[in-house]
Amino acid sequence: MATTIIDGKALSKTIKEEIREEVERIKKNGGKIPHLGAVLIGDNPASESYVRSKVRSCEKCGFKSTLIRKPAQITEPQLLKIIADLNQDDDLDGFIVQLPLPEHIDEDKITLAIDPKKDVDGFHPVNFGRMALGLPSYLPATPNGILEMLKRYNIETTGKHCVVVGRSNIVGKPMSILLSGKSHPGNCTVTLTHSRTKDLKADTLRADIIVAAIGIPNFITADMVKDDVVIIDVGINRVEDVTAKRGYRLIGDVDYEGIFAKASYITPVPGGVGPMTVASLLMNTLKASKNEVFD
Ligand code: BQF
Repeated sequence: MATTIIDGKALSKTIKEEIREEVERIKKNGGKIPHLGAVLIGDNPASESYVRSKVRSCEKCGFKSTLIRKPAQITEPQLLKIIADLNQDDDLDGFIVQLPLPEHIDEDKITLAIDPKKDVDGFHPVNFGRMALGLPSYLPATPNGILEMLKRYNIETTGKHCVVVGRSNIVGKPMSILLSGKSHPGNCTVTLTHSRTKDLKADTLRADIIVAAIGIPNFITADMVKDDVVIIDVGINRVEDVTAKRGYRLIGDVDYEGIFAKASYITPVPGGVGPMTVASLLMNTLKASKNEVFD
């Protein structure tokens, strides 16, 4: 069977248009305009580009956005004070603190300081716990974006064996919980694999669906997958490329060219999971403005 490329860029555009239409209806009815805050610390070029694309997406959807930029030398107490202020800001529906943070700042401490009601990244333990229990919550953006892709491409997940590669708190761990949940998409049998997995290939060869979130370029190769596998590539690795405008290009955790013909569905990098992560953040912000998750 021919391979279907899952076009995350086009899908995220569709979702953003749907959000924009809803925001226009809300505005006409005198409702609350969604407002996202973003805190950007330091000058990591990747973080800058992620935050820029989030702010631009807010504009496309008719959201308000507020960007707070601080130098890398900011102290942890100073950042905690900014978060305390954002927690208290009644116009702000939700906010994110762009990761990674500088070495001297404890990311867990920062995440814990965010009011769960405003935690549109879904990283606070309250949201993670609610997600794990199947209660209403802000779902972490990347796993939620992947679920949205599976749903909108009508990819069957019930009863399928899904192998998640990578156990991070923001992708692999929540993805394994969501895909194994009693939900649609969901109802998968999930194997969560990681760097200490003994025989990864034995696991991936049994997978109907592979979610690759390892952070190593071209890690999943054709010899590791069976025919008609569904490939979801979360990797965003910058590799040097002198012919590229910026001197680098993005490649995934999957050997795309090598696996393509074997896959039934595959996400490209760029233009696959990445844009869906941003769309997902906007969906959470809209939910926050409607108080859909809490109270
Ligand atoms: C694309 C992220 C690692 C660490 C922190 C579109 C994004 C990326 C790629 C994007 C990511 C990755 C984000 C593409 C947000 C996804 O066209 O392929 C959009 O903006 N992302 C982030 O905020 O923090 C990260 C990855």
